[in-house]
Amino acid sequence: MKTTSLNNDFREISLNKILPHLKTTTIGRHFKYFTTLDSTNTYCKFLAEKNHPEGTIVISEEQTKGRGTKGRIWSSPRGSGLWISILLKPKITTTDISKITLITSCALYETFKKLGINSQIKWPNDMLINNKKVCGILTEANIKENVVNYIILGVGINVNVSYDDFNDDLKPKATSLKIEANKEIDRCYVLAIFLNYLEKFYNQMINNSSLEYFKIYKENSYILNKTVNIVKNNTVEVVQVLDFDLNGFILVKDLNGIIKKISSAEISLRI
Ligand code: BT5
Repeated sequence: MKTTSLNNDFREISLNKILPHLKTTTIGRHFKYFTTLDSTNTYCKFLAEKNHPEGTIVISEEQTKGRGTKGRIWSSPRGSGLWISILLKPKITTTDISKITLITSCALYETFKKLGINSQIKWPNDMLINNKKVCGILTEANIKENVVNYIILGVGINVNVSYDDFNDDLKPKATSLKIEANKEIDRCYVLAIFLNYLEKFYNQMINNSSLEYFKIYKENSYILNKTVNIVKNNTVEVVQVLDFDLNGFILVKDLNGIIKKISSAEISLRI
């Protein structure tokens, strides 16, 4: 593992370029920057076990073993994306863990909107632009005796990833902010704006002070009121998505008219 100091090159992540935009008090205030890591989530977990403070962010220019959910691979080419993990220590119960993914989606939605890019939130953990995946979220919780000890919030954003950087499997279904905006985007600005929104919605969630994020989530959902395939234990079921609840569960109606609640932990989703 190799660390470098931050520098001022336009194309690299530079603290000098992040700080002027960063308005947070906790999230992103402890910053660990690497040129290469296996996975930022894995390294962030290592820091969590050493009791690093809440809000610590790990960022790497590339990941050699970037992870998605269920052991899937997350493609993380060098110098073009934001591959980050954030250490959170919310006082929440295990049923609230998926709220972290929910507020993160909203923070990403607002960040892209500020860049003039319209996106959609695909439950449970994807962000789409023009039906293609631009971003994935990997929320991993450390639980002791049914209490959340800490959460590693992993976020991969294809900022300046080019079409040619995607492998043949990803080419038809992945995109980047650069591809969609047709110009190079400042990763430092994107990061700071994302962290600002994340802290805002995180505080709303922790303090129960507002449901602004929930409104954003529903208004910009890719699956709400749609008919989708849900995949559970290798069987596919066709359902209509009726609603979300505050914990990030979906309420669906199956072909027999039976209404049920489903958590993201239980299923995969195909549109
Ligand atoms: C996710 O999983 O979408 C969560 C991805 C989280 C990545 C971040 S990067 C920083 C942190 N450190 C890590 O090691 N991980 C986190 P899932 O929903 O399971 O989607 C995985 C699928 O997305 C793959 O099987 C591919 O089909 C697709 N995929 C892989 N890389 C992609 C990319 N760069 N852009 C778009 N789609 C991608």
